[in-house]
Amino acid sequence: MTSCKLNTQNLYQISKQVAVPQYNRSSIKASIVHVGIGGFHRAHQASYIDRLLHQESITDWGICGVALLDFDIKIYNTLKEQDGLYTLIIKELDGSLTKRVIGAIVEYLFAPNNPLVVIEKMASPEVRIITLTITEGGYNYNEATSDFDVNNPLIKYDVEHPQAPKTIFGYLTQALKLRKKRGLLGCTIQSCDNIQGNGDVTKKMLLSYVQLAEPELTEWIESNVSFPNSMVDRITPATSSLDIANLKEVSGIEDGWPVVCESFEQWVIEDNFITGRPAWETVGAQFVEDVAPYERMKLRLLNAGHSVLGILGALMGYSTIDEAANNNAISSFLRIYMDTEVSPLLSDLKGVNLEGYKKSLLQRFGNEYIKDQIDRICSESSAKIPIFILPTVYAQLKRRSSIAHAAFLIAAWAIYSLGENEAGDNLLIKDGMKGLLYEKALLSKKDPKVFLEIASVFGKLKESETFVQVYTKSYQNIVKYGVEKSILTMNNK
Ligand code: CS2
Repeated sequence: MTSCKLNTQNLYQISKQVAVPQYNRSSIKASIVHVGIGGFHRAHQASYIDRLLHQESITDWGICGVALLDFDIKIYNTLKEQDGLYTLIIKELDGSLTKRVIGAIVEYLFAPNNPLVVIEKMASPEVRIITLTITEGGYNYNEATSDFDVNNPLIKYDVEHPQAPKTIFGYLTQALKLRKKRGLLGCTIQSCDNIQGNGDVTKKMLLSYVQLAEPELTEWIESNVSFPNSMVDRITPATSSLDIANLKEVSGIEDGWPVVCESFEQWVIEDNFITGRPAWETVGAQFVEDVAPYERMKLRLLNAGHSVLGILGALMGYSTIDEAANNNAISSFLRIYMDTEVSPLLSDLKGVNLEGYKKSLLQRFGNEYIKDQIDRICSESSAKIPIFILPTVYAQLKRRSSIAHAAFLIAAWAIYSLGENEAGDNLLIKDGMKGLLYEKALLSKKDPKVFLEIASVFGKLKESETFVQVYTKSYQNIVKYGVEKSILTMNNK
């Protein structure tokens, strides 16, 4: 089929193949600034906003997408070439596809080239919400101490270069300072990352930075800025070159960076928006008083489940999550982990069918059309494990209940960090702490508990005799029998 480039001018042509925005994008005000325009934001929040903008009379709540890191230049350039448009390719469980061109991102900025423009945009009166997907590692949060990492050189740099910051904290602080100076209203800063209490953490980290950089701003922020907590969910694998080629061939759309995702989506939000918010509930989001139980359920079942499938699957030589999820030994291991170590900690979750949730998770993980990359899931495990797995371990240790599966996973992670799978092939490890992980993993070959010495990840876990014992045994079992045989023995107990 003949194809054309995705941009505003070609929308009419494209509309003959797939759904395109039916609202007048040029009249939409970008009153949301979103930082981090990777796949997840574009599959999740931007898709909710796109549906919202289809409601007549809504001209607010368009998105100004900000690319914060040098590394984000490619996505910025793609969006610029495509007038902010991109295709969302939703893959159903049966493999059928739904495609929609999303028009919610009406402005886009590349921060490294133009920090002051980004600060001005965040400080402009029309902006009422700043949303973030900056990844778990982006919060500069020391999981073990719950404190802001003041020794991060980028933080020191930002304190010294307020007009050309590199971290989100430098940007937000300067923007809020301008808002205060100009007598403007405050705004809402909403994290959309996978962190328990993501709003509370954002507030705590920002105020810690403000203490270093602009202490006199603290009080104003406390009274004029709100930080709602939220739980976000939609599995969004990295887009493959095949997805791009198929879109061109089947639908005639030349899109430099379409986004692929599952059909499931969930967004549970605390209603705490100091300067107003979109009616997200009209397009499927849930507003609740206390998000914490929902976050806990999602982080400890879905995200933790991903880490289990990713790390065990990587060692066994799989490259996608569905392959690992469709291995019976791994899926039974995961199910037992969910039932015996996680579910007992979710008893305060009211009105959610936990059994149904777990079942649907296993189905979602097993979706062979999604082909979620194990490399994506295992990336930055040093930031993920402390959020997804360790809270379960601490709580279970406190209750004197089983930690067998979580400890097994940590042992597998120590072995994974050596950089080879069980067949001796290299693993692609992407982790900010890769060097240290490898160093400790090497020493762990002689004494497995050395891995637990990484205090910023494990805190004081190495002091728990119970944990160390179960972990060490698991480590030895994996070395001796391999992952599959070891988990089969555990599953049959
Ligand atoms: C994944 C998440 O990064 C990860 O390890 O678990 O990206 C997950 O796919 C999303 O949170 C799904 O909502």
